[in-house]
Amino acid sequence: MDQLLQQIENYKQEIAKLTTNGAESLEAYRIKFLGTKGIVKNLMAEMKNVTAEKKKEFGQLLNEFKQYAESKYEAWKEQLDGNTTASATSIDTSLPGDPISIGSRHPISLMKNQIISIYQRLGFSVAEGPEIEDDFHNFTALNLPEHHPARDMQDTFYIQQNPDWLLRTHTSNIQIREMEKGKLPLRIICPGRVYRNETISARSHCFFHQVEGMYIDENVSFADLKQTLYYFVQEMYGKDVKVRFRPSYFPFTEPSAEMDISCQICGGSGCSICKRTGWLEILGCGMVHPNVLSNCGIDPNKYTGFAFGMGIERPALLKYGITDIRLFSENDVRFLRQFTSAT
Ligand code: 2NL
Repeated sequence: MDQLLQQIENYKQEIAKLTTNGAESLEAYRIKFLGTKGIVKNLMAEMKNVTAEKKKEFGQLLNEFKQYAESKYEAWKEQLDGNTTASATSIDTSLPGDPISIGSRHPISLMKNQIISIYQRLGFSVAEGPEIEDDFHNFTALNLPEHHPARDMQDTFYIQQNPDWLLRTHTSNIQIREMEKGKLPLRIICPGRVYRNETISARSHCFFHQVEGMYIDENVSFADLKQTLYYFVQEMYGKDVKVRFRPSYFPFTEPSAEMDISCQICGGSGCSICKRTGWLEILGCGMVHPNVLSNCGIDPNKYTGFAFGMGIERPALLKYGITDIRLFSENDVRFLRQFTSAT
């Protein structure tokens, strides 16, 4: 037993004196001390020759020695590894760097930005507002009567916490809030996400995007409305585009109209996209109802204005040849990557 303890002490001193150079001497060290036929294993085999009362003491010392030999190995190895990665020759600075992927604009954003920039050239500025809105700013102020179907629980998402709150069904709430500020004339374009409680399909979704706009000043006329919207579609679809206005009804405008453009697919001769009519419906518009103006503290005898609203999804589907509206919100990179260089 004493002889074994002396042996361990000697090995310890041997290890302590070793100079830690080169990978080869490290491997030789590993084989000699830690290998399957190495010193540590041999000492362990001696265990069976130790008397029962000394077994515990020897076992403890041997364990300490084993840990010491292993820690020497780890430290040595770390020193060697560190040296190789730090050496200048192992880094090839001429290799190309990791590519930085910059992503791409979403097709809805591309379409929205294009619409906005046209109106900005006409002097409109962008306004935004909340997606969670109260009943007044989404419905009441817009002259939407109590019994109007849009107010139905089935058509709109209400917030359980407060029955007066809902997800806005159009971006008109932005215009109401801007009118309430009382700074006239007002010339704004209002993009944003809106919600309807609708069954999701290839053609409609429970959320979508809209751009509304309005111009309020003294002496704003229906002629101003027509020319502004005509300029817009000419910028958007080219000088050859034809327009027509059909009488319509919205509670918040009077008179109201829908504007069609000549079909961009067939040029007006009739195809499946325009259902053989040669025309595509693109937006709704009208003169702001006097009740809406007075609901927002604007004198309808002094001021008039026009307003319009259009969806973003439908023109984007047409422009990019997309056939399913759900693709816009599935976040499939195979879809999104296709717009890397689109405008
Ligand atoms: C459509 C029709 C429209 C408006 C939106 C509006 C807003 C205020 C007052 C008056 Cl605050 N009008 N917005 C007017 C006419 C039509 O949208 O088809 N949108 C997708």
